[in-house]
Amino acid sequence: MAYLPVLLVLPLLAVSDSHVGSYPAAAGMRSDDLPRWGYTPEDYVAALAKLDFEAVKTDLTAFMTQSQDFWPADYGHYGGLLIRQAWHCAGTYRSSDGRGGCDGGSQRFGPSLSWEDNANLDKSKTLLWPIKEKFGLGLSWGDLIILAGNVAIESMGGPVLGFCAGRVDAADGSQDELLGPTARQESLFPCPVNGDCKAPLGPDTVGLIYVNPQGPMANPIPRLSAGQIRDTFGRMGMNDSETVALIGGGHAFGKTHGACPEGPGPSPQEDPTRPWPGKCGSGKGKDAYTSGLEGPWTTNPTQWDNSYFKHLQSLTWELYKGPGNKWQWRVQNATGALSGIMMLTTDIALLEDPEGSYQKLVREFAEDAAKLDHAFAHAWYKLATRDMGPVTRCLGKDVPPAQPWQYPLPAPSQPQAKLSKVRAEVVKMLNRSKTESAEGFFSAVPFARLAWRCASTFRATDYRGGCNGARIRFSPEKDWPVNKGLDQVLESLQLIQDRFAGRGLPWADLIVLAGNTAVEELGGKKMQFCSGRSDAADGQGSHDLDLDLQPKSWATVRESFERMGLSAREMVVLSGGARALGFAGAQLSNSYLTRLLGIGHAASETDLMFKFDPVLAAITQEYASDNGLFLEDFAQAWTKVMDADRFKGP
Ligand code: HEB
Repeated sequence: MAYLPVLLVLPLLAVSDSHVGSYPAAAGMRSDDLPRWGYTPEDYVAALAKLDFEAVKTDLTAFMTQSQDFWPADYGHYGGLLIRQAWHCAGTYRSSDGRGGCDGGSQRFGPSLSWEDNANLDKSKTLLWPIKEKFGLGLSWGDLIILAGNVAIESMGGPVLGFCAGRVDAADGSQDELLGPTARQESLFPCPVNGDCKAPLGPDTVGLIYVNPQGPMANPIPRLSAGQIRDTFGRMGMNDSETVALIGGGHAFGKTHGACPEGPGPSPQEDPTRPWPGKCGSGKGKDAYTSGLEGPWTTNPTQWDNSYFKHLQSLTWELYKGPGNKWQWRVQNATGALSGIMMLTTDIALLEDPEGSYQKLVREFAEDAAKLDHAFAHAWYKLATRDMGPVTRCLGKDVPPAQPWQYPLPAPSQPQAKLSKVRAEVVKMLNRSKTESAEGFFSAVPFARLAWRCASTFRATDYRGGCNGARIRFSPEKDWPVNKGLDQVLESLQLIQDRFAGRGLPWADLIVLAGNTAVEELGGKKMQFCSGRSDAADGQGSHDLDLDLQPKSWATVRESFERMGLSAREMVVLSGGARALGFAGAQLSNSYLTRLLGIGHAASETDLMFKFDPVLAAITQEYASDNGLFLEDFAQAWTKVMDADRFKGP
């Protein structure tokens, strides 16, 4: 399949600096220890604009069949290895909190480089370095890893939908800290039974990408494995058809590696100087050990076709222990070429789905190659691109049209309404609500709350959520318990919306503008406002954004701010402000933080961390002693949240 016609794409500023540096540095590292090359988005985007993608693809195509003694290519083609690398890089994505995915290129670092499932993916990076070196800054590792997967598929005759460039490399692997296995993942997202992990974790086994290839806890029971596949692929937002197309399409290529039972040797974390040497013979080529399973799925593993599905469905498969002493499946009474192929328990699982749906798809893909082409190309693009967020973040010349899972918004209309007029209306309304409220309180607070709730769904992890689209007007968002009562606030705004809607004022802009105005009226500084949002037609784009809406401990509070891309300072100033507004009198100031530091003041469990966590306490003390600084920083942090989802671009 050819690349689809290329729309869009100005190579400009899709990435704003609010989205980098949002993860803490790796434990024990100071930020000036980290590499600096290529990690500012501005430099990268400028270099990307000059990148010659055709030249990269030409070099990658040639690369595929130039086998190196250092790590020889199976069947003379690196395609299988590079597709597996891309899939493992992208496949860490989980829709629960948007973490994972290849943006950041963090597969180069710990912890994920040392995952059992990523064995020998250090070799593929060594092999690719000359290409990375040649094209430099404009070709991020994240983009290179995905593009190499695409070119591998195409060079073996497979279908590709397009390529979304724009992955900005991280300087270390800390963004994977919560994917595990790490102490922080253990404390925040524990997996009591490894092999049966639940969401928000992505895989069923920490350290694997999805499921154990031998079956649940290495028990070769295809029926049970099918359930695990549906569960884990579901956690990355894949439906049955996407799941089956990906597994069988991916396994059209390459082979598994497990020449003997001795294992791959130490991981990069255990021995950085000689990672995964392999303990069978020479440790490479026919002696390679990666997963401990051994053999190809098809008789032509460097050629795209649907024979995986044909074989799977028409042959009789029997369980045996391969040369790596692990459970795998072979063709019963096979002769000739068929005696060389194998299946994993997770492949046989597609024949034994208790729901019957995988079998049906296997049959369809076996009978209709074009159907597989279509399903695989779309599912692969989704897999590779899901963590990039809206299509406006995609750069380069091969970007396909917006896909449904990118939840595209209509183009913003030309604003004709004068913002100062809208603002004046909002002020009038706020004053009305002041006099009308029974207690005589100034109740601008709900308007600030609406804007905060609308914008704070934003996740820096996968650029989803945010107030753009104003999906808070629809289910499921409007029904979330944390949003209780906001329908009344929306109702009050309806009058203003009615007046200005015809003049290009979308709900999304109005909600933020009203929130800004409310904060100003409550004693905040003058807020920056950036217009140009647009309204979604439904609430689709926020159906799975509601993880941890009511954080239970300070660790989860911290995690939720981190997910939004906010620093510790921003967390303190915003929380302090929100609590101050909750007081009677409702003036924005550092008053809550000041009180919190006092001896004997009763605070909630989560607020106590501002007092007792050493770093947060230092920040709290700083704000408590300088209200001017507090108000200044509050305005900045507030604006950052309101504009977090404003991706510049077409
Ligand atoms: Fe795969 C390979 C498992 C899915 C693509 N895998 C493989 C192996 C294993 C697996 C075990 C071997 C490794 C070595 O080397 O040893 N998978 C698996 C599982 C799953 C999967 C369990 C889920 C169910 N794949 C998948 C997907 C894809 C893939 C989705 C894409 C799309 N793989 C792949 C490839 C390969 C593999 C391409 C080959 C590699 C080479 O050749 O090197």
